[in-house]
Amino acid sequence: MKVVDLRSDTVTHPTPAMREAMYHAEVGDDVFGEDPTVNRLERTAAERMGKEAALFVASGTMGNLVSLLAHCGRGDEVILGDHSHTFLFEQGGMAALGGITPRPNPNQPDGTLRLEDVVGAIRGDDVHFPRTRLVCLENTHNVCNGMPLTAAYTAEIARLAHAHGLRVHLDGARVFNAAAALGVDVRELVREVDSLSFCLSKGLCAPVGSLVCGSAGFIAGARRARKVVGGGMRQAGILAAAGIVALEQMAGRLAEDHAHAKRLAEGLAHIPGIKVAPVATNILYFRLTEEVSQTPEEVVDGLAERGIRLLGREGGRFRAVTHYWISDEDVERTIVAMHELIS
Ligand code: TLP
Repeated sequence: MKVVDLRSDTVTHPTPAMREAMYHAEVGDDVFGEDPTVNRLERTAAERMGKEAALFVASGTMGNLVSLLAHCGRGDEVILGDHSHTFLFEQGGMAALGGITPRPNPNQPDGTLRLEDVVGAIRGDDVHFPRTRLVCLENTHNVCNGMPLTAAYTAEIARLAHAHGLRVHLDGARVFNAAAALGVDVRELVREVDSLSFCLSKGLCAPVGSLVCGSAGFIAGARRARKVVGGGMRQAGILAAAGIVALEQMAGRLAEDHAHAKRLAEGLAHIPGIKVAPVATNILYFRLTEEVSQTPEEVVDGLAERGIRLLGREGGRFRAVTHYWISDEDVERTIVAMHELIS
């Protein structure tokens, strides 16, 4: 029986085309700047995002960390969402490793930060205060129902930040999902930010890696930061080769995953006892209502027995994430299994 793995889009295996490209990849020592495949991936990513330069890193977490280390010094402060991945799920790396203070602002249900909150969080010039240096956004917003942030909103935040001498970093782990959902070129969504990171290893199916993009000067700083956190890789062209395939073949097909998430939402919404959150991309959250006798753990276990895996999160919230390896049939199987389980 095929296991339908909806826990995350990080579970995606590389495609046959990626394995083929990895096998044939030309490689060199990337710390010397001599891996032709890494260099090609970095040029391709920079070009795709409309930025001067890019840097290949091991993960989304590393991409955000080296970006923050490049933008900020010790004692600086970063304004970011209280539901953002960087604040919640990256071990407070900015503080632990960079001496940078996070200043969480309430994320709205659509993943945005309110402009007035951001303005209110910017520190004045006072000997008691840290210096505000950066605003971070997340697109799509993982915890906020996978919602995409529009180009207009991002530009507005950037205008505000720049007017106050701040920079903007975007955690664009799933920014291609945002582009697909909004029907715009990804460049539009990142045009006004100073830096961004995006992941190859989520919906784009590459086995490993993220890219950080920004100005040439910023990327030089991020490259130094990557080295000090132990992220200097050698013959990484083996991995970059899969990343190039991810950009060329996978970034354009994400609407299919969004259609699957919508169909799953629709199917689950018809089951008494399930309350589905709004879905705009490939991330679907839902809850059980009080009439359901099973606990969330029992539901997760019952699904696992039927070959379906998804995440039960804190507060009785479930998350299902669609991706390349989830078919129409898998979606229907999940709906049927859930029906059997809780009715
Ligand atoms: N998210 C993972 C888990 O860590 C929760 C997931 O399954 O969704 N930014 C965002 C918005 C992310 O969702 C993630 C990973 C990261 C950064 C970190 O990426 P990695 O896992 O490559 O370090």
